[in-house]
Amino acid sequence: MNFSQKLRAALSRAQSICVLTGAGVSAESGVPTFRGAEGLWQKFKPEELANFDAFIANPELVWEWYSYRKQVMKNVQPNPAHKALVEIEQLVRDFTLVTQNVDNLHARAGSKNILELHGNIERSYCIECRTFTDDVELSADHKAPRCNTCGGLVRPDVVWFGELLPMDIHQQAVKAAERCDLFLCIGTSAVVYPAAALPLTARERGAYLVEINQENTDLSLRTHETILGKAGEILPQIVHELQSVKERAS
Ligand code: BJW
Repeated sequence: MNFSQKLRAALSRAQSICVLTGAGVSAESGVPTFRGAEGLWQKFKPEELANFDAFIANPELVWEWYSYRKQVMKNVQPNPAHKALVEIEQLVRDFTLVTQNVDNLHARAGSKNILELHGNIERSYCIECRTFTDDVELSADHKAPRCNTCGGLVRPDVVWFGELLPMDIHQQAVKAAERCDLFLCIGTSAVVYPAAALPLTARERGAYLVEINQENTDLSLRTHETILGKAGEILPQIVHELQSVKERAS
């Protein structure tokens, strides 16, 4: 692929890169996205599954959904997009990977500086005493899991609609967006806030804003450029380009 002159220039001067990823980055691993024709929200209603009131009303149903997704996520592997982001991290001085994904695939691929805005499906915590646990499974009788310490209801450590994002992680993400000189927004529909504000913050602060997505999104009108295509095909080419410009510069 022939990248634009402007993107090549941005890659060659990039000292600080911030990346925001969404479900599209894991799609090529076999993890379903949320929106769109094949997305999870076509079959499951977010208002019944992805908010705290729904959990309290029917914890078994919500846990069934998360157990199913945990199983899917455990059985897939990082794809070339995850691996390319590991390489980009090694090529620049300051790199922050902000992800909305809860599937842990960035960490499994080997990325280091990851900020998980919406939590991690592999962790759970008790809503009463906030004791954290790993790898909670639904019991054979399909009852929602209970805390070993206090007997309270255990929930997945993910951020549902109407809930605050982990404040320190969100603040670090905002700072990374503010200081970067190149921002890559990859595989997200960019409709869920406050994550969707990060690319705009970066652009306002002078970063070159690039979107990589299979299709145009609401963000596309506000980027410097949108590269249409699969993250797993475009990102390895970005790594190649970054390696070439860094080699030429050294
Ligand atoms: C590919 C590809 C390939 C496919 N290659 N690309 C300001 C304005 C308006 C609303 C709000 C606002 N501030 C807050 C709100 C409310 C709400 C919100 O944003 N609502 C909008 C949807 C209208 N936000 C919140 O409630 C957040 N909390 C909050 O703001 O707290 C403050 C507050 C408190 C109280 C009241 C009000 C405010 C919390 C948001 C939590 C989101 N949680 C979820 C579930 C996580 C747990 C779980 O996984 O079950 O997070 S929802 C779901 O959406 C999930 C995702 O992380 C998130 C984003 O989805 P994503 O990743 O973008 O996926 P898709 O499917 O939408 O898009 C995939 C993209 O990939 C597509 O574009 C494809 O084309 C592309 N693609 N294959 C490249 N191979």
